[in-house]
Amino acid sequence: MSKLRKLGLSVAIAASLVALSSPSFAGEKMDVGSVAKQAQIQGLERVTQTLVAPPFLPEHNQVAKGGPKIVEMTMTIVEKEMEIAPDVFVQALTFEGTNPGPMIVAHVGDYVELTLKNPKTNSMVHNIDFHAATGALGGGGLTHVNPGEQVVLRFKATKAGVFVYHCAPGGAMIPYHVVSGMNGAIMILPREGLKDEKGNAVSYDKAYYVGEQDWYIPKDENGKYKRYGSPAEALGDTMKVMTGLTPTHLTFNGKVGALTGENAMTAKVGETVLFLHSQANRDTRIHLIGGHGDLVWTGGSFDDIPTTNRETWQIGGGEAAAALYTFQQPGIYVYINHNLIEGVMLGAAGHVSVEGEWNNDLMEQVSKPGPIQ
Ligand SMILES: [Cu+2]
Repeated sequence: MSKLRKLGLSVAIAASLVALSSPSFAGEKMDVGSVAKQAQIQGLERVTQTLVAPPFLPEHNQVAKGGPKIVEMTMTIVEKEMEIAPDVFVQALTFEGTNPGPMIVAHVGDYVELTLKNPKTNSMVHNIDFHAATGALGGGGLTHVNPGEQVVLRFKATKAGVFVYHCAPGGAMIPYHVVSGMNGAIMILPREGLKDEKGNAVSYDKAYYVGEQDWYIPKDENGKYKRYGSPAEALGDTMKVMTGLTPTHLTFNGKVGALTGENAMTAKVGETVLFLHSQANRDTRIHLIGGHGDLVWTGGSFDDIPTTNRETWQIGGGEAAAALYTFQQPGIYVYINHNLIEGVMLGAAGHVSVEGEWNNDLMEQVSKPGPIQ
């Protein structure tokens, strides 16, 4: 038996075990203490979070207002064909029709309550594993939904940081769904907001969410990328390319060029921008050409002291990270995976277009290029 199949089976077994024990998770066999707790949770204020397509974040407070809340949102699973580069198509599996799925934002102590819908027009079973959640495979064991079903999962946000979520239906379908686009991230802010390396409060003027995706697109005998009619049809060929571990494309936000040119992220000189970056499957390293990570929470935990003055920050597969930068010069910055083959040739790059006054003290072209004297 191959390692992959063994792994798949062990995960499937783990998932089925969780499914068997799920009634106690679901609250059907609660003791008196649990009932009291349940009543307490139900008494909390409910707020509905309207999710938005990346690179944008839903409306949120950086410093929590009031006590813990139930933050509720709905995500619909969308199976659809996406063009990830000119004339390159994938039978994508997505949360909310985008790659990555939408960023969710809550505060430590809040309860995140997700209604996950798998419309009957879809063809596959899906679920969601929140790396921010505790227990039941991150909720993966409690959220399998067939086409035509929905499920509601609530978890308590106990860990501050930015975390990946992804579909993990079992076995080899776990990596298949993840590399077909079914992943996103959630940011759990400390109630008092972010702090710098000295413990002073910091805030951002805007935030962007960049989801990096590795794609494994099969080619035909003439070397042309193949196009398929359904996720099931794409499965066999895609699995073969996947197990070679060499992506054919890497995208920031679902398409080569999704964040460049007219689609560039924007900022003004003096503005502080929080960049949130996730990679659900594969290691990456991010660099802002012409700028820095003033504060970087490598590993994504906001309880850690951020590192400073970073040139490049590592993000492991299955991880998200946060970087804060105050722009000081106008112009186009390239936000890139600094394996430059991956960034420049496979697609993992975006732009930040910054307006403002040029500062000659920081940099000046002392003389233009000309003949050697
Ligand atoms: Cu899925």
